[in-house]
Amino acid sequence: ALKRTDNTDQNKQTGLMERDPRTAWWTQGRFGMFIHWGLYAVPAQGEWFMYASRTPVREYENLAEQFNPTEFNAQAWVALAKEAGMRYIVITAKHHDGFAMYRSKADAFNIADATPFGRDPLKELAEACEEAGVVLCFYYSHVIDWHHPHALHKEHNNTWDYKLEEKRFQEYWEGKAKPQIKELLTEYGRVGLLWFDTAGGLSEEDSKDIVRHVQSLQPDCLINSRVSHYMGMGDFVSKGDNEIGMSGEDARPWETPMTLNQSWGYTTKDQVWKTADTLIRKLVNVIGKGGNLLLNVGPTPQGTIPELSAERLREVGEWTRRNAEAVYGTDGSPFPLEPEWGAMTTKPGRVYLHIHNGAWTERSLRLTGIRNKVLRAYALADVSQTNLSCEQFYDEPLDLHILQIQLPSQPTDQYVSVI
Ligand code: JFZ
Repeated sequence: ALKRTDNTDQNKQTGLMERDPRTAWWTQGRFGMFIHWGLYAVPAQGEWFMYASRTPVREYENLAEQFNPTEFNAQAWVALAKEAGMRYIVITAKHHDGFAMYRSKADAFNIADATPFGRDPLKELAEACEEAGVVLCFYYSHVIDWHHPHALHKEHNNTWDYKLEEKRFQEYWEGKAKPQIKELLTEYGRVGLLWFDTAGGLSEEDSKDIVRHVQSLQPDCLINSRVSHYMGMGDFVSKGDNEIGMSGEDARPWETPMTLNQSWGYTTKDQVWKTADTLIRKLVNVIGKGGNLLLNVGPTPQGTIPELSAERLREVGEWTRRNAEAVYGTDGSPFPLEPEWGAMTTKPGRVYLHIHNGAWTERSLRLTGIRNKVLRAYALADVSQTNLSCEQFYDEPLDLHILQIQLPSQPTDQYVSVI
Protein backbone atom coordinates (compact mmCIF):
# COMPACT_ATOMS: atom_id res chain seq x y z
CA ALA A 1 0.00 0.00 0.00
CA LEU A 2 1.19 3.47 -0.73
CA LYS A 3 2.18 5.31 2.43
CA ARG A 4 2.26 9.04 2.44
CA THR A 5 5.90 10.07 2.87
CA ASP A 6 5.71 13.78 2.61
CA ASN A 7 3.39 16.18 0.93
CA THR A 8 5.73 16.90 -1.95
CA ASP A 9 6.35 13.25 -2.77
CA GLN A 10 2.67 12.48 -2.44
CA ASN A 11 1.68 15.32 -4.71
CA LYS A 12 4.37 14.35 -7.20
CA GLN A 13 3.03 10.83 -7.32
CA THR A 14 -0.56 11.86 -7.63
CA GLY A 15 0.04 14.61 -10.14
CA LEU A 16 -1.83 16.86 -7.73
CA MET A 17 0.76 19.56 -8.12
CA GLU A 18 0.66 23.30 -7.81
CA ARG A 19 -0.76 24.28 -11.15
CA ASP A 20 -0.73 27.55 -13.05
CA PRO A 21 -4.33 28.78 -12.48
CA ARG A 22 -4.47 29.80 -16.16
CA THR A 23 -4.55 26.10 -17.08
CA ALA A 24 -7.47 25.23 -14.76
CA TRP A 25 -10.20 25.44 -17.45
CA TRP A 26 -8.11 23.15 -19.65
CA THR A 27 -7.16 20.50 -17.11
CA GLN A 28 -10.72 20.44 -15.73
CA GLY A 29 -12.05 20.13 -19.28
CA ARG A 30 -10.01 16.94 -19.79
CA PHE A 31 -11.34 16.26 -23.32
CA GLY A 32 -11.09 18.35 -26.49
CA MET A 33 -11.81 18.11 -30.22
CA PHE A 34 -8.89 18.45 -32.62
CA ILE A 35 -9.89 19.52 -36.16
CA HIS A 36 -7.50 19.15 -39.10
CA TRP A 37 -9.26 20.98 -41.91
CA GLY A 38 -7.55 22.71 -44.83
CA LEU A 39 -6.98 22.90 -48.56
CA TYR A 40 -5.43 19.40 -48.28
CA ALA A 41 -8.99 18.03 -47.82
CA VAL A 42 -9.49 18.52 -51.58
CA PRO A 43 -6.92 15.87 -52.74
CA ALA A 44 -8.09 13.86 -49.68
CA GLN A 45 -4.73 12.27 -48.92
CA GLY A 46 -3.97 13.86 -45.57
CA GLU A 47 -2.43 17.15 -44.46
CA TRP A 48 1.09 16.26 -45.70
CA PHE A 49 -0.12 15.79 -49.30
CA MET A 50 1.78 18.79 -50.71
CA TYR A 51 5.08 17.62 -49.20
CA ALA A 52 4.60 13.93 -49.95
CA SER A 53 3.71 14.67 -53.60
CA ARG A 54 6.19 17.58 -53.89
CA THR A 55 3.38 19.58 -55.51
CA PRO A 56 4.69 22.93 -56.77
CA VAL A 57 3.18 25.98 -55.05
CA ARG A 58 1.48 27.28 -58.23
CA GLU A 59 -0.18 23.88 -58.79
CA TYR A 60 -1.18 23.55 -55.14
CA GLU A 61 -2.72 27.04 -55.25
CA ASN A 62 -4.98 25.86 -58.10
CA LEU A 63 -6.68 23.48 -55.64
CA ALA A 64 -8.21 26.56 -53.99
CA GLU A 65 -10.56 27.03 -56.96
CA GLN A 66 -12.12 23.62 -56.11
CA PHE A 67 -12.44 24.29 -52.37
CA ASN A 68 -16.04 25.34 -51.76
CA PRO A 69 -17.23 23.67 -48.49
CA THR A 70 -20.83 24.89 -48.76
CA GLU A 71 -22.03 22.19 -46.32
CA PHE A 72 -19.91 23.69 -43.53
CA ASN A 73 -22.07 24.31 -40.48
CA ALA A 74 -20.19 25.64 -37.45
CA GLN A 75 -23.11 25.08 -35.10
CA ALA A 76 -23.32 21.43 -36.14
CA TRP A 77 -19.60 20.90 -35.50
CA VAL A 78 -19.78 22.53 -32.07
CA ALA A 79 -22.93 20.58 -31.22
CA LEU A 80 -21.14 17.32 -32.07
CA ALA A 81 -18.15 18.30 -29.90
CA LYS A 82 -20.53 19.02 -27.01
CA GLU A 83 -22.40 15.77 -27.58
CA ALA A 84 -19.09 13.89 -27.34
CA GLY A 85 -18.34 15.65 -24.06
CA MET A 86 -15.54 17.77 -25.49
CA ARG A 87 -15.01 21.05 -23.67
CA TYR A 88 -12.77 22.82 -26.19
CA ILE A 89 -11.96 22.76 -29.92
CA VAL A 90 -8.49 23.14 -31.44
CA ILE A 91 -8.78 23.82 -35.19
CA THR A 92 -5.99 24.24 -37.75
CA ALA A 93 -5.87 27.95 -38.56
CA LYS A 94 -2.86 27.28 -40.80
CA HIS A 95 -1.14 23.94 -41.28
CA HIS A 96 2.22 23.24 -42.94
CA ASP A 97 0.85 23.99 -46.44
CA GLY A 98 0.61 27.68 -45.50
CA PHE A 99 -3.09 27.97 -46.38
CA ALA A 100 -4.99 30.03 -43.79
CA MET A 101 -8.48 28.80 -42.91
CA TYR A 102 -9.62 32.33 -42.08
CA ARG A 103 -9.71 35.79 -43.70
CA SER A 104 -6.06 36.82 -43.28
CA LYS A 105 -4.81 40.28 -44.30
CA ALA A 106 -1.27 39.00 -43.80
CA ASP A 107 -1.55 36.51 -46.68
CA ALA A 108 -4.14 36.28 -49.50
CA PHE A 109 -3.57 32.51 -49.62
CA ASN A 110 -6.60 31.86 -47.46
CA ILE A 111 -10.06 30.36 -47.63
CA ALA A 112 -11.94 33.66 -47.65
CA ASP A 113 -9.93 35.34 -50.41
CA ALA A 114 -8.66 32.48 -52.59
CA THR A 115 -11.67 30.16 -52.87
CA PRO A 116 -15.25 30.34 -54.23
CA PHE A 117 -16.38 29.76 -50.62
CA GLY A 118 -15.51 33.34 -49.72
CA ARG A 119 -16.47 32.94 -46.04
CA ASP A 120 -14.41 32.90 -42.84
CA PRO A 121 -15.16 29.55 -41.13
CA LEU A 122 -13.12 30.42 -38.06
CA LYS A 123 -15.25 33.51 -37.52
CA GLU A 124 -18.40 31.34 -37.76
CA LEU A 125 -16.82 28.77 -35.44
CA ALA A 126 -15.89 31.48 -32.92
CA GLU A 127 -19.53 32.62 -32.82
CA ALA A 128 -20.83 29.06 -32.46
CA CYS A 129 -18.34 28.27 -29.69
CA GLU A 130 -19.18 31.47 -27.82
CA GLU A 131 -22.88 30.60 -28.04
CA ALA A 132 -22.34 27.01 -26.87
CA GLY A 133 -19.81 27.66 -24.11
CA VAL A 134 -17.09 25.65 -25.87
CA VAL A 135 -13.59 27.15 -25.73
CA LEU A 136 -12.13 27.92 -29.17
CA CYS A 137 -8.43 27.29 -29.74
CA PHE A 138 -6.16 27.38 -32.80
CA TYR A 139 -3.48 25.11 -34.18
CA TYR A 140 -0.79 27.12 -36.00
CA SER A 141 2.19 25.71 -37.88
CA HIS A 142 4.61 28.48 -36.90
CA VAL A 143 7.82 27.18 -38.50
CA ILE A 144 6.90 24.91 -41.41
CA ASP A 145 5.17 26.74 -44.29
CA TRP A 146 5.57 25.13 -47.73
CA HIS A 147 3.93 28.12 -49.42
CA HIS A 148 6.23 30.84 -48.07
CA PRO A 149 9.68 31.17 -49.72
CA HIS A 150 11.42 32.04 -46.45
CA ALA A 151 9.92 29.65 -43.88
CA LEU A 152 12.73 27.45 -42.59
CA HIS A 153 12.54 24.23 -40.59
CA LYS A 154 15.48 22.00 -39.72
CA GLU A 155 14.22 19.28 -42.06
CA HIS A 156 10.73 19.65 -43.57
CA ASN A 157 11.00 22.48 -46.12
CA ASN A 158 9.65 23.14 -49.59
CA THR A 159 12.91 22.43 -51.44
CA TRP A 160 11.11 21.85 -54.75
CA ASP A 161 10.18 25.51 -55.19
CA TYR A 162 12.68 27.34 -52.97
CA LYS A 163 16.45 27.23 -52.44
CA LEU A 164 17.53 26.73 -48.81
CA GLU A 165 20.50 29.04 -49.27
CA GLU A 166 18.21 31.92 -50.20
CA LYS A 167 16.08 31.73 -47.03
CA ARG A 168 15.53 34.89 -45.00
CA PHE A 169 13.60 33.42 -42.04
CA GLN A 170 12.85 36.75 -40.37
CA GLU A 171 10.92 37.83 -43.52
CA TYR A 172 8.57 34.88 -42.90
CA TRP A 173 8.59 35.32 -39.12
CA GLU A 174 7.82 39.06 -39.11
CA GLY A 175 5.90 39.06 -42.41
CA LYS A 176 3.53 36.14 -41.93
CA ALA A 177 3.79 34.09 -38.73
CA LYS A 178 3.61 36.89 -36.17
CA PRO A 179 1.02 39.01 -38.07
CA GLN A 180 -1.24 35.95 -38.52
CA ILE A 181 -0.95 35.06 -34.84
CA LYS A 182 -1.89 38.65 -34.05
CA GLU A 183 -4.97 38.34 -36.34
CA LEU A 184 -6.03 35.12 -34.58
CA LEU A 185 -5.63 36.69 -31.14
CA THR A 186 -7.34 40.01 -31.91
CA GLU A 187 -10.23 39.16 -34.29
CA TYR A 188 -11.77 35.93 -32.95
CA GLY A 189 -12.53 36.74 -29.34
CA ARG A 190 -11.03 34.79 -26.45
CA VAL A 191 -8.66 32.08 -27.65
CA GLY A 192 -8.14 29.33 -25.06
CA LEU A 193 -4.82 28.14 -26.42
CA LEU A 194 -2.48 28.22 -29.39
CA TRP A 195 -1.32 24.79 -30.47
CA PHE A 196 2.02 25.38 -32.15
CA ASP A 197 3.52 22.53 -34.11
CA THR A 198 6.88 21.22 -35.24
CA ALA A 199 9.33 23.84 -34.03
CA GLY A 200 12.43 22.07 -35.38
CA GLY A 201 15.25 24.55 -35.87
CA LEU A 202 13.48 27.52 -34.26
CA SER A 203 16.03 29.43 -32.18
CA GLU A 204 15.50 29.85 -28.45
CA GLU A 205 15.24 33.61 -29.01
CA ASP A 206 12.53 33.24 -31.65
CA SER A 207 10.73 30.71 -29.42
CA LYS A 208 10.70 33.23 -26.60
CA ASP A 209 9.70 35.95 -29.08
CA ILE A 210 6.54 34.10 -30.09
CA VAL A 211 5.63 33.40 -26.44
CA ARG A 212 6.02 37.10 -25.63
CA HIS A 213 3.99 37.97 -28.75
CA VAL A 214 1.09 35.72 -27.66
CA GLN A 215 1.18 36.89 -24.07
CA SER A 216 1.19 40.54 -25.14
CA LEU A 217 -2.08 39.93 -27.02
CA GLN A 218 -3.97 37.46 -24.77
CA PRO A 219 -2.06 36.80 -21.51
CA ASP A 220 -4.37 33.91 -20.57
CA CYS A 221 -3.98 32.13 -23.92
CA LEU A 222 -2.18 28.86 -23.20
CA ILE A 223 0.69 27.66 -25.36
CA ASN A 224 1.67 24.03 -25.92
CA SER A 225 5.19 22.61 -25.60
CA ARG A 226 5.66 22.20 -29.37
CA VAL A 227 6.19 25.99 -29.55
CA SER A 228 9.85 25.13 -29.14
CA HIS A 229 12.17 22.18 -28.94
CA TYR A 230 13.83 23.85 -25.96
CA MET A 231 12.74 21.94 -22.86
CA GLY A 232 10.23 23.49 -20.50
CA MET A 233 8.64 25.99 -22.89
CA GLY A 234 4.84 26.09 -23.05
CA ASP A 235 2.09 25.90 -20.44
CA PHE A 236 1.31 22.24 -21.14
CA VAL A 237 3.00 19.31 -22.82
CA SER A 238 1.67 17.91 -26.11
CA LYS A 239 2.87 14.31 -26.17
CA GLY A 240 3.69 12.63 -29.47
CA ASP A 241 0.80 11.55 -31.67
CA ASN A 242 -1.31 8.99 -29.80
CA GLU A 243 1.38 8.89 -27.07
CA ILE A 244 0.06 8.57 -23.50
CA GLY A 245 2.11 10.27 -20.80
CA MET A 246 2.79 9.34 -17.18
CA SER A 247 1.40 11.27 -14.22
CA GLY A 248 3.94 13.44 -12.53
CA GLU A 249 6.61 13.12 -15.23
CA ASP A 250 6.49 16.86 -15.88
CA ALA A 251 5.50 19.71 -13.57
CA ARG A 252 3.15 20.89 -16.34
CA PRO A 253 -0.15 19.27 -17.30
CA TRP A 254 -0.04 17.18 -20.47
CA GLU A 255 -2.25 15.90 -23.28
CA THR A 256 -2.37 13.10 -25.80
CA PRO A 257 -3.24 14.21 -29.35
CA MET A 258 -5.10 11.20 -30.82
CA THR A 259 -6.53 10.23 -34.20
CA LEU A 260 -9.78 8.34 -34.70
CA ASN A 261 -8.06 6.34 -37.44
CA GLN A 262 -4.51 6.84 -38.74
CA SER A 263 -4.91 10.26 -40.34
CA TRP A 264 -5.27 13.80 -39.11
CA GLY A 265 -6.44 15.44 -42.34
CA TYR A 266 -9.32 14.00 -44.41
CA THR A 267 -8.36 10.98 -46.48
CA THR A 268 -10.23 8.58 -48.71
CA LYS A 269 -7.47 5.99 -48.18
CA ASP A 270 -8.46 2.89 -46.23
CA GLN A 271 -8.08 3.45 -42.50
CA VAL A 272 -8.40 1.29 -39.41
CA TRP A 273 -10.81 3.08 -37.08
CA LYS A 274 -10.56 2.88 -33.29
CA THR A 275 -13.78 1.47 -31.80
CA ALA A 276 -15.77 3.47 -29.27
CA ASP A 277 -14.67 1.00 -26.59
CA THR A 278 -11.02 1.58 -27.47
CA LEU A 279 -11.54 5.35 -27.45
CA ILE A 280 -13.22 5.23 -24.02
CA ARG A 281 -10.43 3.07 -22.63
CA LYS A 282 -7.86 5.50 -24.08
CA LEU A 283 -9.73 8.45 -22.54
CA VAL A 284 -9.87 6.72 -19.15
CA ASN A 285 -6.23 5.71 -19.39
CA VAL A 286 -5.19 9.30 -20.14
CA ILE A 287 -7.33 11.00 -17.49
CA GLY A 288 -6.39 8.28 -15.01
CA LYS A 289 -2.85 9.53 -15.42
CA GLY A 290 -3.94 13.16 -15.04
CA GLY A 291 -3.75 13.98 -18.76
CA ASN A 292 -6.09 15.49 -21.37
CA LEU A 293 -7.24 13.78 -24.54
CA LEU A 294 -7.35 15.83 -27.76
CA LEU A 295 -9.29 13.64 -30.19
CA ASN A 296 -9.14 14.48 -33.88
CA VAL A 297 -11.61 14.74 -36.76
CA GLY A 298 -10.65 15.49 -40.37
CA PRO A 299 -13.55 17.25 -42.13
CA THR A 300 -14.31 16.69 -45.84
CA PRO A 301 -13.80 19.20 -48.69
CA GLN A 302 -17.60 19.69 -48.56
CA GLY A 303 -17.29 20.95 -44.95
CA THR A 304 -18.78 17.98 -43.14
CA ILE A 305 -17.36 15.80 -40.37
CA PRO A 306 -17.16 12.22 -41.76
CA GLU A 307 -20.14 10.16 -40.57
CA LEU A 308 -17.98 7.42 -39.03
CA SER A 309 -16.15 10.07 -36.98
CA ALA A 310 -19.45 11.57 -35.85
CA GLU A 311 -20.76 8.12 -34.95
CA ARG A 312 -17.71 7.34 -32.80
CA LEU A 313 -17.94 10.71 -31.04
CA ARG A 314 -21.63 10.21 -30.28
CA GLU A 315 -20.87 6.78 -28.76
CA VAL A 316 -18.07 8.26 -26.63
CA GLY A 317 -20.43 11.04 -25.60
CA GLU A 318 -22.90 8.47 -24.34
CA TRP A 319 -20.21 7.31 -21.91
CA THR A 320 -18.85 10.74 -20.90
CA ARG A 321 -22.39 11.95 -20.14
CA ARG A 322 -23.04 8.96 -17.88
CA ASN A 323 -19.71 9.28 -16.13
CA ALA A 324 -19.18 13.04 -16.16
CA GLU A 325 -18.55 13.19 -12.40
CA ALA A 326 -15.55 10.87 -12.75
CA VAL A 327 -14.14 12.71 -15.79
CA TYR A 328 -14.40 16.49 -15.57
CA GLY A 329 -12.58 18.40 -12.85
CA THR A 330 -10.76 15.25 -11.76
CA ASP A 331 -7.09 14.59 -11.24
CA GLY A 332 -5.32 11.33 -12.04
CA SER A 333 -4.89 8.29 -9.87
CA PRO A 334 -3.51 8.73 -6.37
CA PHE A 335 -1.04 5.94 -7.17
CA PRO A 336 1.95 6.01 -9.47
CA LEU A 337 1.30 2.51 -10.76
CA GLU A 338 -1.39 1.82 -13.30
CA PRO A 339 -3.79 -0.85 -12.04
CA GLU A 340 -4.22 -3.72 -14.43
CA TRP A 341 -8.00 -3.59 -13.99
CA GLY A 342 -8.48 -0.05 -15.32
CA ALA A 343 -7.80 3.41 -13.93
CA MET A 344 -8.71 5.79 -11.15
CA THR A 345 -9.53 9.46 -11.25
CA THR A 346 -9.78 11.60 -8.17
CA LYS A 347 -11.33 14.66 -6.62
CA PRO A 348 -10.39 15.90 -3.17
CA GLY A 349 -11.44 13.08 -0.83
CA ARG A 350 -12.81 10.88 -3.59
CA VAL A 351 -11.54 8.10 -5.80
CA TYR A 352 -13.40 7.02 -8.93
CA LEU A 353 -12.72 3.50 -10.11
CA HIS A 354 -12.91 2.92 -13.83
CA ILE A 355 -12.81 -0.82 -14.10
CA HIS A 356 -12.56 -2.57 -17.44
CA ASN A 357 -15.41 -4.97 -17.39
CA GLY A 358 -13.22 -7.84 -18.43
CA ALA A 359 -11.25 -7.18 -15.24
CA TRP A 360 -14.12 -8.06 -12.95
CA THR A 361 -12.55 -11.20 -11.61
CA GLU A 362 -11.53 -12.06 -8.10
CA ARG A 363 -7.84 -11.98 -8.99
CA SER A 364 -7.75 -8.62 -10.67
CA LEU A 365 -9.59 -6.82 -7.92
CA ARG A 366 -6.40 -6.47 -5.93
CA LEU A 367 -6.32 -2.69 -5.91
CA THR A 368 -3.19 -0.91 -4.80
CA GLY A 369 -3.98 0.27 -1.28
CA ILE A 370 -7.71 -0.75 -1.44
CA ARG A 371 -8.50 -4.08 0.16
CA ASN A 372 -10.35 -6.76 -1.87
CA LYS A 373 -13.05 -7.08 0.72
CA VAL A 374 -14.23 -3.52 0.09
CA LEU A 375 -14.72 -4.11 -3.61
CA ARG A 376 -15.62 -7.76 -3.61
CA ALA A 377 -18.57 -6.94 -1.42
CA TYR A 378 -19.76 -4.52 -4.07
CA ALA A 379 -18.20 -5.62 -7.31
CA LEU A 380 -20.11 -8.84 -7.81
CA ALA A 381 -23.51 -7.45 -7.16
CA ASP A 382 -25.76 -4.79 -8.58
CA VAL A 383 -25.18 -1.88 -6.31
CA SER A 384 -27.28 1.24 -6.30
CA GLN A 385 -25.98 4.58 -5.12
CA THR A 386 -23.87 4.16 -2.05
CA ASN A 387 -20.95 5.82 -0.37
CA LEU A 388 -18.20 3.65 0.97
CA SER A 389 -15.74 4.94 3.43
CA CYS A 390 -12.69 2.92 2.78
CA GLU A 391 -9.63 2.34 4.84
CA GLN A 392 -7.14 5.10 5.27
CA PHE A 393 -5.01 5.77 2.22
CA TYR A 394 -3.77 9.01 3.60
CA ASP A 395 -4.03 10.73 6.94
CA GLU A 396 -7.67 11.57 6.33
CA PRO A 397 -10.15 8.91 5.22
CA LEU A 398 -11.00 8.88 1.52
CA ASP A 399 -14.54 8.14 0.50
CA LEU A 400 -14.51 5.42 -2.03
CA HIS A 401 -17.54 6.42 -4.01
CA ILE A 402 -18.99 3.58 -5.95
CA LEU A 403 -22.06 5.30 -7.17
CA GLN A 404 -23.31 2.71 -9.54
CA ILE A 405 -22.26 -0.70 -10.70
CA GLN A 406 -24.21 -2.55 -13.32
CA LEU A 407 -22.48 -5.79 -14.04
CA PRO A 408 -23.57 -8.39 -16.55
CA SER A 409 -23.51 -11.85 -15.05
CA GLN A 410 -20.52 -12.74 -17.21
CA PRO A 411 -17.57 -10.36 -17.82
CA THR A 412 -17.67 -9.16 -21.44
CA ASP A 413 -15.35 -6.92 -23.33
CA GLN A 414 -17.99 -4.20 -23.04
CA TYR A 415 -16.37 -1.42 -21.08
CA VAL A 416 -17.99 -0.54 -17.80
CA SER A 417 -17.09 2.56 -15.92
CA VAL A 418 -17.70 2.48 -12.25
CA ILE A 419 -17.91 5.83 -10.55
C1 JFZ B 1 2.48 17.11 -36.48
C2 JFZ B 1 2.03 17.46 -37.91
O1 JFZ B 1 3.13 17.33 -38.78
C3 JFZ B 1 0.92 16.53 -38.31
O2 JFZ B 1 0.51 16.85 -39.63
C4 JFZ B 1 -0.26 16.70 -37.33
O3 JFZ B 1 -0.73 18.03 -37.39
C5 JFZ B 1 0.24 16.34 -35.93
C6 JFZ B 1 -0.83 16.55 -34.89
O4 JFZ B 1 1.37 17.15 -35.57
O5 JFZ B 1 3.07 15.84 -36.48
C7 JFZ B 1 3.82 15.50 -35.38
C8 JFZ B 1 4.61 16.43 -34.73
C9 JFZ B 1 5.35 16.03 -33.60
C10 JFZ B 1 5.28 14.71 -33.16
C11 JFZ B 1 4.48 13.79 -33.85
C12 JFZ B 1 3.78 14.19 -34.97
N1 JFZ B 1 6.03 14.27 -32.04
O6 JFZ B 1 6.67 15.12 -31.40
O7 JFZ B 1 6.02 13.05 -31.73
